[in-house]
Amino acid sequence: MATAAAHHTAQQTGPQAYGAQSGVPDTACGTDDTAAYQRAFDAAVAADERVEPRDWMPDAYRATLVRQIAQHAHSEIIGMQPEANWITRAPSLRRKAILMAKVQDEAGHGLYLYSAAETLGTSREDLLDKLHTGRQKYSSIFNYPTLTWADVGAIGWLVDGAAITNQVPLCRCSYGPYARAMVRVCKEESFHQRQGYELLLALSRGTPEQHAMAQDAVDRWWWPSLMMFGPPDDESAHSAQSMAWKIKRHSNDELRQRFVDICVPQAESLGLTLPDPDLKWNEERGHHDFGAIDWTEFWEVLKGNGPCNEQRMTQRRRAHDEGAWVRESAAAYAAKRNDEAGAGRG
Ligand code: BYC
Repeated sequence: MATAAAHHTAQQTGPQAYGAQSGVPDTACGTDDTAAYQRAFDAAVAADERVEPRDWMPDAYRATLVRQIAQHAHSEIIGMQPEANWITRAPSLRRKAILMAKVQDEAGHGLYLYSAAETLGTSREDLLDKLHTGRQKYSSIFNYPTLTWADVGAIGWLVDGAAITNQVPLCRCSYGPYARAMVRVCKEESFHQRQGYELLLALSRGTPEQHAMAQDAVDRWWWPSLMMFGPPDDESAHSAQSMAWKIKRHSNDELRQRFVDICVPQAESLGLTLPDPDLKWNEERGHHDFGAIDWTEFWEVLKGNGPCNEQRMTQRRRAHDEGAWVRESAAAYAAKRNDEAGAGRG
């Protein structure tokens, strides 16, 4: 694994991958002319070229990417907890196998994303330390409990559905490693979304008790899923700059609206009701109107006061501590392999 220092050196001295196409001034290639680098970077972003790890980039662009990608990675691994809660109680072998595969996929997504963040000169150890000490966030959605089996379906349909709506545009993010990680993540999330939908459909068409359980899960997960897209545009601190940098391609409210419009007909097909009396088609806007989101609840969850914040963090720190021997063994094995390779060369 490369160190932060190595990345930093590579960033300063490496080739300008986007410069060749976007006319980076020759003088900028051999000098410390920040203004020229900045112009080349702006031109590359304007031309929809990808920024790669060794390219020059503004410090604030790098910091924003680390913040967002780290938060995204942390969400994937914390997101394993609410669903893993049901692995031992899945109602059939088939459901258990599907759920185990899904939870493992989330771990894989975390790995792609930590790797993408590392290309920006940070390390996985540092990012995990920031998560464990509360200096970096994870998605608000994972601070809600999974009370019944139907919650596994609601997470797949709504939470993974919201994640896909948010992440498909991230496949066109200006930062190459993040955009490429998103392509595979989105493919897997689509499968997750379908399994959630299919699970809810089975419950909805089952006994009256099963139908009621599916409805109750949708009632509890609907509003927190809408909050996943982040605060309203006029309260979104980072959106304007992230959109200018083409990290984000759409605003929080645009994606939230898209998600609502997708879910309404799907809920009808499921035979379930979305818990919002104000939800109705607006012919003029060509979109569904929907009720007010409780943003006080959202900010409280972000401050650590959601129903499961403490439980999630305690479990995460415990899993990290209990996994110390795996990290130590892997490092010892890598060192041994290195020594053997060195001896072979000598
Ligand atoms: N939760 O200026 P804004 C999954 C924070 S995992 C917590 O709009 P931005 C899955 C935001 O960080 C999917 N915090 O921010 C896994 C900022 O605070 P800081 C996770 C939130 O970055 C397992 C402040 O509020 N997806 O699908 O422009 C099983 C102001 O916000 C949230 C991603 O991470 C939130 N919901 O936009 C199943 C997608 N929203 O950092 C499923 C990648 C906002 O200044 N991330 N905040 O302290 C993004 O697309 C963007 O970061 C966001 C927020 C749209 C989330």
